[in-house]
Amino acid sequence: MKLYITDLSPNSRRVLAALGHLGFKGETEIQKFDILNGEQRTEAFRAVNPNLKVPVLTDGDLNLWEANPIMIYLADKAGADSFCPSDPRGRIEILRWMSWEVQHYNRALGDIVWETVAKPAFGMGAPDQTKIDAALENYHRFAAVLNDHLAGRDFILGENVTVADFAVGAVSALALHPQSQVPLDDYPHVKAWYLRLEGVPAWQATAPRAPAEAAE
Ligand SMILES: N[C@@H](CCC(=O)N[C@@H](CS)C(=O)NCC(=O)O)C(=O)O
Repeated sequence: MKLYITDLSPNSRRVLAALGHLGFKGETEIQKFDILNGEQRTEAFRAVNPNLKVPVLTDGDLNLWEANPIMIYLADKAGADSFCPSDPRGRIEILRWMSWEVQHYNRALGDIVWETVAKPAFGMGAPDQTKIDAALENYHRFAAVLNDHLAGRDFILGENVTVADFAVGAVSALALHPQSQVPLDDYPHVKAWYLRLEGVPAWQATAPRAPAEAAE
């Protein structure tokens, strides 16, 4: 298999962590692009992913783009039922949380940390407090849902870490960053879960080395 990623990306982090968690690292070639310099914008890579985005996993004649389906594919390939349940109820819970994080939770969170951590780290200007405040309104709405859900649970589906945690938790490093303005103290179960996730060995192994490397 071959995995295309970049150092600067929670989308890449979740896939790389899944690869490590499932024991596929030894049999996977990793190609890193410097996306800030547009290194992925080649005709050769367009044939792999017409969106010109990472992550992408290739396996034989399969070119699979989009981080969440890549994690599910890897888990199914490994037969890792506890990391990505195959029974209808478990599978639909995974898909529910993945859909929710893309559309709601990480969209709001991403808007906040882009302004507060990523932009300053990349030298792209000062945080825009109007945008932060608008995103915070959405963040409060969806963080409350996650906080209530995590009360009494170690991970999103219960006892075991799953692809849903890697998906919903993808932005953990930036959310926990002291500059982030993400009001995690209002959501203690979310904060405790982020810290628990940071303790999962494969997740820990992919921690960004600097704040800028955690940015999308
Ligand atoms: N929905 C995609 C998002 C992929 C994405 O936005 N990747 C960013 C890095 S985090 C990228 O490749 N950006 C380069 C570009 O847009 O040119 C996924 O889940 O994989």
